[in-house]
Amino acid sequence: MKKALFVLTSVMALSAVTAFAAPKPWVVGFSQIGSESEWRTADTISVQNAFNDDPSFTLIYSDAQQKQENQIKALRTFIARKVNCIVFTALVETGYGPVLQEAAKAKIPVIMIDRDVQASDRALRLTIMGSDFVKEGEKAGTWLADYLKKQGLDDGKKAINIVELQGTTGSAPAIDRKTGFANILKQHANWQLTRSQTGNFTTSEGKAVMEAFLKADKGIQVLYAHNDGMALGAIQAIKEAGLKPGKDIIVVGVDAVKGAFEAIVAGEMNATIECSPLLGPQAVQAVTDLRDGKKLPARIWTIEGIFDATNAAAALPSRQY
Ligand code: GZL
Repeated sequence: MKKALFVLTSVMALSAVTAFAAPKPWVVGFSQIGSESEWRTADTISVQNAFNDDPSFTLIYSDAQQKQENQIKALRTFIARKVNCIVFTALVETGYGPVLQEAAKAKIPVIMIDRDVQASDRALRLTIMGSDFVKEGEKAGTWLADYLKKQGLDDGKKAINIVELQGTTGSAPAIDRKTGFANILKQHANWQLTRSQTGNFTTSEGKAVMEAFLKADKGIQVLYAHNDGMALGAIQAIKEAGLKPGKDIIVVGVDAVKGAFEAIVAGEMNATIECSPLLGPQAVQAVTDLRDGKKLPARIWTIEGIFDATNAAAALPSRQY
């Protein structure tokens, strides 16, 4: 009798404990594109730390090493493992339709961070969080117009010779930063975009392309680079060509990574348009809201600034990336 009573109370105690035990952690598959820039590294760390610091999540991380086929393989693995949610950055805008269909069929929600997929596939993902890349390109053009005017370098008639280092071909930031800058370029009839080529968001390729530009054209006055990594590579090429970056050639980048602040303070770069990689906390908040049954906004924006010789030195000590 005593034994039966003991067993009964133990079973009741156990079921009471399990009834109040923490729910199973949500498994989140995070497909990152690679480690091509300081920006990307900071973004990866921000997302990994944010999820790993929250015990109600288990993060599965995959690095596609800049290959779309690796990314699609990773997404299919997440689907096969029946993760609760997928978070991913699209290397380029096209090519994800079929795998997003498979995620939808498996009823696995997809949240985009940083780079989005093409418009025709956006119904297959819940939301995108990150920067407005068109606005970043426009900010770069507007900053340049103000700077040229303040320096007395643009009389509105004499040609201004501009070259552009584009990001990864087909990626949302490369497409949209080009569009945004072009929106400002067309407001200045004397501005001439004489060369524009991809440096694939890397410092080494940015340097190599700028070397070719400098060999072909002795009259370059402005470089607009779609990220600071390429701008820093180009600065090396400008110096090796015997010219002064920041003076002989105005250098404008995007991202606001630490290297750009240091170059601005050293007078070798003129401005960087902030594009924050610190998307981890916003990503955790979005997945938490999803788990709590809340509707996610179609777009979650990051707030950004512009840094140049007037504010870079003061901001540098507090920069997180
Ligand atoms: C922009 C991001 C870009 C950065 C680059 O949000 O996708 O990719 O501007 C990075 O530095 O390579």
